[in-house]
Amino acid sequence: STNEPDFRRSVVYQIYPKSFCDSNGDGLGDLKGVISKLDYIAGLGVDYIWSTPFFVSPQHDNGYDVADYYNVDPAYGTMEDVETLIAEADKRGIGLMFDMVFNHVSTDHEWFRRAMAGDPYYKDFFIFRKGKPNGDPPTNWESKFGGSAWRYVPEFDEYYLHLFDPTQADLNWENENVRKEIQKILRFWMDKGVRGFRFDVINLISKGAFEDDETGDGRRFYTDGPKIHQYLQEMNAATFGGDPKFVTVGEMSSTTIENCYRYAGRTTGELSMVFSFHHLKVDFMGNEKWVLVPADFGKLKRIMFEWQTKMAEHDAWNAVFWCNHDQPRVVTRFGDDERHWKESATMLATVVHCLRGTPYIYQGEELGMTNTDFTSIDQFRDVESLNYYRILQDRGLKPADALRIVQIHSRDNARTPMQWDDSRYAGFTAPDGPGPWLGVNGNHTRINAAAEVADPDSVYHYYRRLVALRKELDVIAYGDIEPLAEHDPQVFAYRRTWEGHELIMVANFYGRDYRWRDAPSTEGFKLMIGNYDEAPADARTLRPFEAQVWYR
Ligand code: TEU
Repeated sequence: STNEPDFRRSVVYQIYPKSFCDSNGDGLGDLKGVISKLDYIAGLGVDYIWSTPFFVSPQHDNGYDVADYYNVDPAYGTMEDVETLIAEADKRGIGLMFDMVFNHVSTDHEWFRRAMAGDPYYKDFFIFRKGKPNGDPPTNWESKFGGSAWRYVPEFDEYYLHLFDPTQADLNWENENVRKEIQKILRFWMDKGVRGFRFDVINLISKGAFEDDETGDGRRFYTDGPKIHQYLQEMNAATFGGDPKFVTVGEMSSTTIENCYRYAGRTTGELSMVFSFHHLKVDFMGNEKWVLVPADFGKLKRIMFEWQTKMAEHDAWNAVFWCNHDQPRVVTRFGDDERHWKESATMLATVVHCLRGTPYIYQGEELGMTNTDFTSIDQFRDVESLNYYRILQDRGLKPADALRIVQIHSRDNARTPMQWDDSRYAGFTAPDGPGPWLGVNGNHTRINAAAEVADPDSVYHYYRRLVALRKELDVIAYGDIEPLAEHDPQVFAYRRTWEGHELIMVANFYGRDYRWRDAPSTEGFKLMIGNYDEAPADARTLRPFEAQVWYR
């Protein structure tokens, strides 16, 4: 082991600043709020903080619609706050990773405004196309947030492409001037001292043919597109590639593993690692998220093991995670947020934190925060949820059934305010102010940071111990991975090996006792961590949601 920053032994903590901590009582989280909680984050032992965007934005998609990449949105603070955040995090041994959204910009961005004013130089920053002779949009592609991906501009009698909201116009990466502007933005933030970037939907930037998709929503034409590797290599070489310690993670929407070997290969000159999402679609119907289907555990294991073993074979690196600001809370999704809340939250944490890859903890996950308790559509704020509530009813669902689906799948499940204590508004914002922008979960009286930091037996302290274990055992950071019990209906288990050492992670994924007949022998092993007070004798008898980590 060395003290050099090495993303293989690092853990990243993700912050969604709007929902993290509000320092001025206006109901919106801000950068000063983040700064005030740095000791709490450092207490977990993490190495990096990834913050989602706080740049100038009209906030139609909570900052993923950037209007100015060089300035901080006043709702979040000032440039001085950013500099303080970087410096104060650095004092605690934590590097900042900023979130770079370059597939699209806000239609409030100066580039788009100039394009709309008819300036040909800036018009070519975007993807404008003529409609079909019959008056239809250029292609039948669908926006990820519902509806057509094209918006008509009468002044030009043309459409522009928006894979997300109509206020998020896709950039034309074919244009070298666009790529140069992006490199400038990256260098600006690197000079401020950030130590990493997360790149939003970066595998969608290279658009292929603009053709109708007879079998799908259009994604096959722009996902992992024709010039994607060329663009990433160029960006890498022109900016962070010169610094071997700089860490980058690409968010890869509907990607293939073959492309990820290159995106995140050790020697391919693109990115450090990738987020892929196939394992988080096991409660979808194919790509359709807005349905209610039970999670398929067999599929979950197959997908996770495939990505674990094949990425290793190709010398490529995964980001490993259950949660982010777009996903429902994992303890509700794959665990049991009532009877076995603590056991299932800690079991799920153990499964991810002993994998080969860099673990990401999303704010509140370390407390076992659950999905929202919203009972009415008026309580939701996310543009995607509100769109689909309407679309589902257009498709014939009753309002109550549409609401049920939104409650289960909404991104707002991840975005309710961080639960700091048991007071009114959970310590997120002033108790006598206007209140938070999104409702606090009523269970903050039970599930909150103050209580869990004080309780050595809490979910929070379990996460802290898992983070420490990755630093203690090289086998976790560097070891090979071998799936165990691949066809077992109830157990998630794997073996890691490294320089004569061996680690076995065993998890009972369900709330029933289990007798695992084919359990590997743990004789001569030491139990490094487990989520039951009474230590297990071996891996054969598993209690509800029990997790065990054995080492020799
Ligand atoms: O998300 C990319 C993305 O495609 C999704 O996770 C999306 O939210 C989901 O598929 C919808 O069902 C990234 C950001 O993480 C997300 O917050 C942004 O809204 C999106 O890009 C657009 O910038």
